[in-house]
Amino acid sequence: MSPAPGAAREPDHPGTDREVPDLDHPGTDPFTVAEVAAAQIRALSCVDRHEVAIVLGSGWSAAADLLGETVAEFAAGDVVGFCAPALAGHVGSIRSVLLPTGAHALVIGARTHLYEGKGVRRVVHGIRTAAAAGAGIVVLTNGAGGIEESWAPGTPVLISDHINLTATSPLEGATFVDLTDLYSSRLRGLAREIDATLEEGVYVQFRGPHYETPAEVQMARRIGGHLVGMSTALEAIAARQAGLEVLGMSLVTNLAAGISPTPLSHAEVIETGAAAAGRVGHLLARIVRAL
Ligand code: 8IG
Repeated sequence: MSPAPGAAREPDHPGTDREVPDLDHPGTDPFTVAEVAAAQIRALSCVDRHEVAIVLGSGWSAAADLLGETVAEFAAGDVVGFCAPALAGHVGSIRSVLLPTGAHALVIGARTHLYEGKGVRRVVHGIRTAAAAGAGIVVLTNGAGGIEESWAPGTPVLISDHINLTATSPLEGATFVDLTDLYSSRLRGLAREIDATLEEGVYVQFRGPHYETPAEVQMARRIGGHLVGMSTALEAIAARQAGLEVLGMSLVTNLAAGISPTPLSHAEVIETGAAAAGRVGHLLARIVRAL
C-alpha cells in the first residue's frame, strides 16, 4: 500500500504512534506537525507545559547552561520537523530547562535559517512547536552586524522592531496579522529593569547567506535599521500569529560591512560570540527569570 500523500517521510520518532506528516508537503498543515512535535517533546521531557521558549542564536548558546536545571536534552533530529544545524557555532539540541522560578523553558538551539533553502515552514517550525508546547512568551536571540558605530562587538541590544527584507513571510494565504508592538514593549521594559544600559534597535533581516555590501548596509541604515542579520524577523511574525509575546535580543558580533574598515569573517563572529558568551548568557538568564 502506498502511503497517504504528505505522510511519513520523516524517520521514526519517539512519542508518536501515528504516521508523521511531512512538513514540506503543501497539503500538510504546519500547525498539525507542530502539535506532533510538541507531543514528542512532552513525552521526551515528561514536562507537560513549557511556559517560555528561548531560541539561541550565534553567541548566545552559553546561556543554555545558565538558565536553570536541564531536565531533558534531545537532538533536534529526534523531534519531528526540526533539522540538524547547518553551521559550526550553532547548537543543534533542544532542552527542557527548569527555571529557578519553577517555570519550564523550552530552549531551542536548533535554528533553521532561510538561507538553508529548506523553506519558510522549517524556519518557523520551532516557534509553532513552542506555542503548541504551551509557551506564552518566546525570547529570540541572534548574532548580528551593528550599523551603529558606537556598538562595539560584544554589545547586546534589545530589538525594538524589524524590517523584513527577505521578500517572504511564514504566513500562508490571506492571513493579515497585525505587527504593531511585535517586540513587546512590556518585555523590553522588564529587560531594562535587569540592565538599564541596554540599547534598543531596529533589526533588518536579509536572506543571506552572504553578508551585505557596504551599500546595502547604508540602505539598511537610511531606512531606519540599526542591526543586520539573517534570522528572527520571520520567526517573530510566526510567533505573533501564534499569539506569543516576543522578546528579541541581538548580540553585535561584528560591525556591519563598510562600517568597520576590515572585512567580515565568520571566524570573527564566532570569536566575538565566544568572548561575550558568559556575560550575555548571564544577562539572558537574569532576564528570563524576570519574565
Ligand atoms: I553574526 O553583518 C552576523 N550575522 N546579514 N550581516 C548579516 N548577518 C549577520 C551579520 C552581518 N553578522
